[in-house]
Order: sequence, then structure tokens, then C-alpha cells
Amino acid sequence: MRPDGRIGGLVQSLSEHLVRNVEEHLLEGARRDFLQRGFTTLPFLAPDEVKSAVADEIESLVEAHGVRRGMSFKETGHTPRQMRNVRHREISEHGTVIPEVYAAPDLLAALTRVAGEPVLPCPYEPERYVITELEQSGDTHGWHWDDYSFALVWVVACPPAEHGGFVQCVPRTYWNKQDPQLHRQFIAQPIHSFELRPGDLYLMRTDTTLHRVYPLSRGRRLIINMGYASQADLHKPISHETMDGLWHGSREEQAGQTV
Ligand SMILES: O=C(O)CCC(=O)C(=O)O
Ligand SMILES: [Fe+2]
Repeated sequence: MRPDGRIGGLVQSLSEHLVRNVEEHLLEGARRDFLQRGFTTLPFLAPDEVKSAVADEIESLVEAHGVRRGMSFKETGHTPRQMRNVRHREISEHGTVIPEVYAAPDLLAALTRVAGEPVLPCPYEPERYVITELEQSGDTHGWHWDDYSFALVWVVACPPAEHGGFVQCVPRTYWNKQDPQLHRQFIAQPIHSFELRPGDLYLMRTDTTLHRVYPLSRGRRLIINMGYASQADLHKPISHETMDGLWHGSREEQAGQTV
């Protein structure tokens, strides 16, 4: 879809916010966190007006195009993925705000400051953005790594940590798709856990941070994950088994079933 005047205004207010309101020390602090733990929250990155426009679009897309999926993949040790989601194709066909925000040059520049290296639009379109809703008891996005280096996650809804839905991660881990050895990663290094609130954003180093969303026991969790590439990603061969299964549908039959 073509951006209209309203969308242009939103991108403009995102840029103005990033340039005028986001102080250097916030980005510096985020950068330290990110380098140390592979994870940092950045609730200050977007103004309320932009967060609500993104949230409204996510809510209407999940209502119109959300599909329940239940899968697991041998490449990540058969951890469960139980969720409803909206994939890139539906978001780019029916969304207006998300595609523009994703590619906003000032957002990429701020993320680049936090990451300490260029944060680039993902060359593989299905991984640019995906909406995930956890809505039933037991819903989870189980332990995995992502194929590309960075994820910016916008949190629209999230229960308090008592009901699950918080993020756990093990930074500085390496994904061997033939033998992921998840238990060895947990034994070798501590697992960090982070509570999230509606309105939060976080950046994760997703190719070298093993991560999951703790299973929900109550409530509802709704996010959009925006995936970005590093310069190195553009040159390395990436096979897309797990993300194709999740976000593209090509391995869905082998991987599990739609529930
Ligand atoms: O829901 C989250 O916070 C993380 C999602 C995620 O890891 C992914 O979509 O690859
Ligand atoms: Fe992920």
C-alpha cells in the first residue's frame, strides 16, 4: 500500500522524536546493555503517537489475518511454537504504518548507534516483520535463534510476569542447526529473564542470543518483531528452515500442524 499523508506525518514525528528527544546517554546506556547481554529495552525510541498507530494496526491485522500455528523444528531442538501470527505478506499487503516505520532512516540510524554496527533492512522479506499473539494457556515462542542479527520488538500487550510472557535469553551462543544442544547452552551460561510491559520496545542480537518467550498461563501477549540484518548477514549463506516454516509456510506440513 502507498503511504498517505497521515503515515508521512507519523514517520516525520518519529524522526523528530529521535533527533530531538532521544538523548545521547539513553542510546549509550542501551548500547552497553546490548553489548553485554544481547538485549536492551528501548521504550524511549518512539513517541506515544507512533506506538499507538503501530499498536492499532497490529490489533486490526491480527483480528483480520491472524492464523493459529503449532510447530516445532529439529534445528532448534523441537522446542514448541504455539501462537497466532500474521506474516510479512499480509502485513505488507494490508498494513500502511508498519512498513514505513520499519524502513524509517532515522530509526535505522538510532538502532545502528545502539548496536555499534550498521542495522540494515532484512534482505529476505519474510523476516522483515511478523506479528505474534500468545492467547491461550501454554502458548509460547519456544527457545530458538533467528537467522538474522537483530530484532526490534514492539510490545502491544503483555501480562504481568506471574502469568508468563517474559523474555529469556542466553547471549553469546552459537546456532549449530545440525545439533543445537540447547541443554549444553543453559549449563554453560546463565539465562537472563526480562519482564516487559505494554509500550516497551526491545532490541535483541538474535543470531547469537538463544531466546524464548516464557509460556503464558493467563492473559494475552501481542507483539510485532521487526527483523534486521548486519552487514555480515548480507554476505553469508543463510538457510531459512525454521523461519520459512514459521513465517512463510513452506515447511509447515513437515514441521507440525496448524491448530
Ligand atoms: O515475542 C517475542 O518477544 C520474541 C519473538 C521472537 O523471538 C521471534 O519472533 O523470533
Ligand atoms: Fe526470535
